[in-house]
Amino acid sequence: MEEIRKVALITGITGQDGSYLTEFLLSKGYTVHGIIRRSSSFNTQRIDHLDFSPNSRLHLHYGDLTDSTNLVSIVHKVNPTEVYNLGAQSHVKVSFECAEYTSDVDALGCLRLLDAIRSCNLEKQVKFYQASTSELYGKAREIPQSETTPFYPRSPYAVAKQFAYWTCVNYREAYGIFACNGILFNHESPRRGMTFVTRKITRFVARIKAGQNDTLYLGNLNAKRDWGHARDYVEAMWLMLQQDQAQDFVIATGETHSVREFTEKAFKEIGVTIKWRGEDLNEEGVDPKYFRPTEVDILLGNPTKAQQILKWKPKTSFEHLIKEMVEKDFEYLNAGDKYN
Ligand code: NDP
Ligand code: GDR
Repeated sequence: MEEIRKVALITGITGQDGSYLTEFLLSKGYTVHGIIRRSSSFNTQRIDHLDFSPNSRLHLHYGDLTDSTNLVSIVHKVNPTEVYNLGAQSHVKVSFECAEYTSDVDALGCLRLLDAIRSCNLEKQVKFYQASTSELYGKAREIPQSETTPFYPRSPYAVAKQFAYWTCVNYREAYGIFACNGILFNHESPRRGMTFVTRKITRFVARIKAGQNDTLYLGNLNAKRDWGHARDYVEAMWLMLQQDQAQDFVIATGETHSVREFTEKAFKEIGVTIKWRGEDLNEEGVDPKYFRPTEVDILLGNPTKAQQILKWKPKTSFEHLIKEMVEKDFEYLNAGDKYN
């Protein structure tokens, strides 16, 4: 009997989700190809622990979502059965400062990759995952948000991701490509980028536990997010591509918590009751430089469709997520801050 080829191509393999997805797909027997960017310093810390020996099933290629020729050549060479487009300028606040670049990578990058698949005549073979986001809901028109909630993007990042979302839908309808949008709500982990609020907090808490004395400066403490664990969410990405029909899914926990609550719980992990110094501009503890020109106040996902069709459920509670992040950050600190 002919063995089914399982070859995945991942953009954004060096990111938080890329690293967990790679581990997951390797454990499922896939050959995994990842696109990495040339950088003047190492950018593969999250995947360096994986097996890159000559006989391994993991291969890296230099490339960039802004480079169509390169994408066509990688897709042609790899001949993938599944493509996960996770690469992005993924920081919402940064997108206000680098709006054009963010649009190029996050919006046109998706289009370029889909066109690369078509150029290689692989649109009937490849299953395509697009990393869509709860940021599409922005100024939320309803709470909780589901697959039918109208979008209202509130940042250049979200506007770019909306372009990518609709490009996926359009290529599915126009060319029959199996393309899915995973509308993922915030998901975190000890591998989360250090400028996102959860990791910024847990790293700070680890430093306090280690005896350092400092003040944590944050932005909007009242913003509410539906926070899950990245390890659970990458399984949902894969499940979407194992269905008979390409569809879009909300992936969320169905719980929402404020930045303030996250911070208080993280401090509680080390037995410290936090003392807030104030919330007004210029008062210690809140730094207006972290405010966004337009904020997303509340995100809360309704994952019913994913539960029913994908049989997916988050495995990690909010409390456990915080505990794991604080513990790992303390470990990293003691080991010389590996993810620094
Ligand atoms: P990260 O920021 O951790 O990783 C982003 C990845 O994209 C990195 O590997 C980065 O490479 C790569 N990348 C950046 N620019 C380019 C480019 N021009 N060409 C190719 N690759 C590029 O993000 P996450 O892992 O957290 O998120 C993965 C995806 O999911 C992103 O698209 C994000 O927007 C989306 N998303 C994330 C959510 C979350 O809560 N984490 C929720 C919903 C959606 P390098 O390492 O070199 O910087
Ligand atoms: P988000 O994540 O914008 O939701 O995007 P982030 O952790 O950056 O912000 C969450 C909320 O916290 C508030 N906040 C702060 N944010 C940061 N970064 N730093 C601070 O000091 C701070 N203080 C308060 C923010 O204003 C915001 O309301 C993430 C990214 O992973 C996107 O790529 C993804 O699409 C969405 O999640 C879902």
